[in-house]
Amino acid sequence: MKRYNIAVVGATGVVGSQMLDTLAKRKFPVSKIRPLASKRSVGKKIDFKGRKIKVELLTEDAFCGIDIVLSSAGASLSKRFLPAAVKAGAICIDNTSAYRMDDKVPLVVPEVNPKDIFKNNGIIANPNCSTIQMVVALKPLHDYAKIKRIVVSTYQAVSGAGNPALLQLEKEIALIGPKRGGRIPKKYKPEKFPYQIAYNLIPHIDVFLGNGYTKEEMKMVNETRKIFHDKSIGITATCVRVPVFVSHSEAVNIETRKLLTPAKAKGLLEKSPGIKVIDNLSELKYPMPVDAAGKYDIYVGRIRKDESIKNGLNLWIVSDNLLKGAALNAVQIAELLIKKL
Ligand code: NAP
Ligand code: 3JN
Repeated sequence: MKRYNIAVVGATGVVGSQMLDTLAKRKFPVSKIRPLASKRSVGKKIDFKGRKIKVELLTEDAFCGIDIVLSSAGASLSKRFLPAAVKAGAICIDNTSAYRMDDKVPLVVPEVNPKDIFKNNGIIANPNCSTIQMVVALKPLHDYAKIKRIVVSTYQAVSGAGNPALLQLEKEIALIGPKRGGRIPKKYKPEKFPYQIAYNLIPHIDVFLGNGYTKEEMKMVNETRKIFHDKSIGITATCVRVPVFVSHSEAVNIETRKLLTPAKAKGLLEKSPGIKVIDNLSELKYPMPVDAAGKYDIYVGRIRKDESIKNGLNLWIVSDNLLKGAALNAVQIAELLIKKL
């Protein structure tokens, strides 16, 4: 079996380390692995399949001999370094927003638009985590009943904002402890989020744009339309950071052109790849972030009719944001690619 030389850009980060772990767990045919990061990490050793491998500096020359790059160190670094990787002959799977809306770059979720992978010029973009879990769950419903409009509210785990965000939540929980009220001392300065996140919610992810939405909210709108190849879907999003370590949750309301009953939706979801339905109200079974953490599937529950309109449905969608929302989706793209390489 052919084996591939893989570079992981941002290998010491929350997403990069999940990429290495996912490559190993899924037995991706790796020949050589090259973990790349900043000068802060050069020489540190990371574990890959029980071997200790030295982290190298991310430079334009780091891609010599590399077949596939999995990139996750931020959009500006992807813009700066991926062209050099493509020039060196590598194919790049980019997990940042750098190229997602570029017309020449496919934006791919393997369960939704796998064929788009092959229309690439060396770079394939991985969507935002909140988009990925929503489009996987909505794809079978869209195919059957054609979605007219989506209203989504997200409940996003702190791990979506990287290691500094996880450290902030841990520090605040330790500082406040189990006290009722849960206010952080006034002199405390949060390091990652603008406010305390422990025992709190922050309705603000990524920067605010001129239209009153955040960039995270507009990513969900624009990326969903691109992945579905459907500019006509109305989409509105509210993205909220919650004090959960791993797994994003989403309350999603859809309006469809054709009637879609909850029973029909449940049947369609149950037979779709990558989805598990957990929806048994008498036994209090519904998806929750702690149960989805560490798992590959997307969990859907609370499937019910929106009684305020003719063709409306409500769903609750939960998924591990670091796996299907980031590392797993990227590795699945690589798995599809090597079938044709
Ligand atoms: P993180 O835990 O803060 O890790 C950041 C990684 O980038 C580390 O490996 C860091 O290396 C590396 N890095 C930072 N500055 C660098 C530089 N100047 N040169 C080389 N490497 C550098 O963040 P994360 O959560 O893993 O997220 C990283 C990026 O992934 C995000 O900025 C975002 O673009 C993308 N992301 C995508 C999704 C998604 O929805 N698909 C979700 C989360 C994140 P050091 O350890 O050496 O500093
Ligand atoms: O906050 C989250 O839950 C997901 C964050 C994703 C993210 C964080 C920093 C920069 C992204 C992304 O994937 O869109 C980016 C970015 O690449 O712009």
